[in-house]
Amino acid sequence: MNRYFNEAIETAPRNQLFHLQSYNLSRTVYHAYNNMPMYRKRMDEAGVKPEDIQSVSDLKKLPFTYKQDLRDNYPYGMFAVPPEELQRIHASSGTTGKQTVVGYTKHDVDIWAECVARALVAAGADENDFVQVCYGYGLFTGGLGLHYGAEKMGATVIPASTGNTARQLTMLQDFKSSIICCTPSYALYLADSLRDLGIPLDSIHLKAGIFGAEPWTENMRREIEERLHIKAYDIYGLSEISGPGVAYDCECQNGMHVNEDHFIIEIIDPITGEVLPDGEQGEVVFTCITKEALPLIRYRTHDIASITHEKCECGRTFVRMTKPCGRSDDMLIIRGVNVFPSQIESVLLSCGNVDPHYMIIVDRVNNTDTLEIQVEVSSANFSDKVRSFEAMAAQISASMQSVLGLSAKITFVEPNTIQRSEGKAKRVIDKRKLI
Ligand code: DLL
Repeated sequence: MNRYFNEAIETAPRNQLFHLQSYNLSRTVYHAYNNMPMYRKRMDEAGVKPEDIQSVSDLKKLPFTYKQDLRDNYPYGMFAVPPEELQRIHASSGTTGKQTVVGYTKHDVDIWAECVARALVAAGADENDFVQVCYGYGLFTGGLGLHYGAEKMGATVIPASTGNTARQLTMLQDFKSSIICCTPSYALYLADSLRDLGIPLDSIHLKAGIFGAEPWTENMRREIEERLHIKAYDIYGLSEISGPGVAYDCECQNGMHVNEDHFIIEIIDPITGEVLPDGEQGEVVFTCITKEALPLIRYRTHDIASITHEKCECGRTFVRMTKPCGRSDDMLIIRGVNVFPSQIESVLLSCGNVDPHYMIIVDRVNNTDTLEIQVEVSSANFSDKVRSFEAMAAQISASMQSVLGLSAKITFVEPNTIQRSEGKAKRVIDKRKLI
């Protein structure tokens, strides 16, 4: 069994990686300066010229990029290539209204697939494996990301997508899936369903799972491994940088290796922007150094993690990042879907007759995230009949589903019961305890 998809790169000496990264960083900076008006403007304002960036050590001279920049340039204003060179579009949540749109050339899709292929091989996959991809297909990068990666390394893909757990279980049994790709909470939900339906574990053939798209803990890893009798591997990524496969677990399961020939990682203090040393927790920042369509420079992910350059037993020389343990902004990940409280608010207010006093309550019941939105009814409406509340709840819930792609339980509460705040309003109660 191959341990690496691309041994020469994954185990390259650090000094070779440094030169490769420096060369590709310099090329990317020229490409961005010449083809992305926003970067030309930012760099001019900062007094940095492309020729000032000779090596990775010069990276900190460059300004940061934010999710807001993608929003300001919605949908295609940041793309560094003409439309005929684009092969694929994906999107993820923005803070309000519009989505964050990302684009890929053929070359970008190929590289992304290789990054995911490396993750699969590191998790022990080979050509004989049947990979059941239960991430969503569509604008979300999870489904197609894992799909292309599995095809690239020669496995057989079962493009199951999300939902219909009974069907997923039948496929696991009948199609003899040996690797499953889904969110870690869905893996636990599958384990519950197997137990509840009395399906014996030896009727499924899984050996490993590739789990990501939401935060999870070492305890969850152990629980998944014990309950499904598999090895559980983490995979990390975000659409803005490419999608899943920016970093991946190896057999040591002791930090995710960043695909450093394509992405440079920095950990910064989220307040001062200062770069932090190995071992210190801070905000993860990525620079794409081989992307053609959307080569983001020093992109602020808002994920909190730390990195280590210590040698890994697996032989890979790529730096490792810890599991992200939180975010420096208010983004929530509910059933794998990214949502900002501001999006929920704009949907609520667009439904009319609703005051801007609400509380978002997120919980995890039977390994599935739940979302409840408590909405305060205005005194004027309070005397209305129950029936009209039911109709209003149904309308809000339908709007949440269509705009955010998430179902929510809407509960009305009496006027003046949601706590008012003198400072920043507390809008979210997240009861989920990552076990
Ligand atoms: O979630 C890409 C992905 C798909 C990764 C499938 C892994 C598997 P976005 O929808 O853009 O992309 O969301 C990106 O999700 O900034 C993190 O906050 C979170 N996230 C992704 N992977 C992990 C992980 C995909 N392994 C955002 N652990 C990121 C913790 C994760 N958080």
